[in-house]
Amino acid sequence: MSESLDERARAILLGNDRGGYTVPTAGLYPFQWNWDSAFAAWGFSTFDPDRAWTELETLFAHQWPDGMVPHIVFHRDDEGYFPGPTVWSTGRTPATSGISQPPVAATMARLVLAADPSHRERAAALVPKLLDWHRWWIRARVRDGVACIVHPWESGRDNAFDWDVGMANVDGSDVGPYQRRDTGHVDPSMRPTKAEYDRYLALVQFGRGIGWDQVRLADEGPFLMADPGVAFILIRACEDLAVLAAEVGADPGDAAEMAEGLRAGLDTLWNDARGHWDARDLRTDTFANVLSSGAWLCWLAGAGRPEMEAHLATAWGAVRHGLPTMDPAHPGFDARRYWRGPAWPFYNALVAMGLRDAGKDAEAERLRADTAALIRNGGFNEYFDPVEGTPCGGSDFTWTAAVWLTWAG
Ligand code: 9WN
Repeated sequence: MSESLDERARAILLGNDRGGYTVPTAGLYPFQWNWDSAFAAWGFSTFDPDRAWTELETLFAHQWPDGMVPHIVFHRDDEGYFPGPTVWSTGRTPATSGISQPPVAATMARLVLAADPSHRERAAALVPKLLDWHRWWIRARVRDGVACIVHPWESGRDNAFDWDVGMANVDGSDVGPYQRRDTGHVDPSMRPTKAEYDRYLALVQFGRGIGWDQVRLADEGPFLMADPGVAFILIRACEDLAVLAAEVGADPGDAAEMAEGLRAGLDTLWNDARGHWDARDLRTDTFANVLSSGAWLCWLAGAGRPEMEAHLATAWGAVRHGLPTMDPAHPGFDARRYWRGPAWPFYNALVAMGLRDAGKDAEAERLRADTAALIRNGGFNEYFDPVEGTPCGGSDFTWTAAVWLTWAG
């Protein structure tokens, strides 16, 4: 059984390969996405390390001159996704979006190298690009000492409750008519709402209006929220980059110092009244006041606290299948609506990586076993209903296949 699932997972990666890059899934997501690609590389490293490096190299070939690595690279036209390149209108060739995504690439590059240490030179060539990207985060997104996002899509956790407080101040009433494509591929009740999409678009229109000046986006845009998920990922990525550089004899630059500086700023994300890590709206200086998926990544950055262990146990006790991306006790918890409740295999892999490094082997193993069972019973879907275990969203998903091969299977 397990063997045929391995074969199926490899077939999904190969089937989603468009020549040097993979799409997250055919149809719903027909371009190259930033953090999906990093996970794809990890998956490829289990059977084709050469192809794994190519995936990362293709992504970084589209890095902007200011260091940003965009969240989507539109290698070829495809009408199946909205908003496409003409809406973003960033002026890049090939076209890209104008925001970034969680910087997991350094962490994945380190794992890819570990799978086959003979590719030292390719890893070494990537180090300065990773450094540039991390410095871009510090310059263009770290505000008040902590990593922020200027668009919910930049968090990779689109419609998480975290963003509701900041999105309330974004005016989506004047974006004009548009045609969504996502709701033609998957059940609309599992997707973000129209009110959210109106605001997503308003934020894209703002970026376009200022010529995608990344510093102005953060300093003047209608939405700026400190994101625990990106904050933890970036700290971990800087640490992994310092180690990767040392392993391949490349200049680590200020990678370790960046990690240290970011760690010092983390305290502003601790919601003392509620006892958990929390997103914070920098425009109004208000916490989101929700225990959400970003907090589960604290262990990845060595920022676990006893309160978080207690929350983990409670959330786990409330659902049957893996880790929910939203506190199941919250009145808005929605087991099937994207980032407002469901369990995501790739995300579980990241959380488990942190738990394992924090010495929480039993919790990491439980998360692995839960994730494996979901995939075995339901397939390689994008995400799952954590209450019933039902597969949801897109099928034959690249990063689900990747984490099966590297971790869950
Ligand atoms: C917007 C591709 C991406 C993931 C994100 C996920 C979803 C896009 C969308 O799909 O976001 O970037 O259109 O919903 O939230 O994490 O990278 O799989």
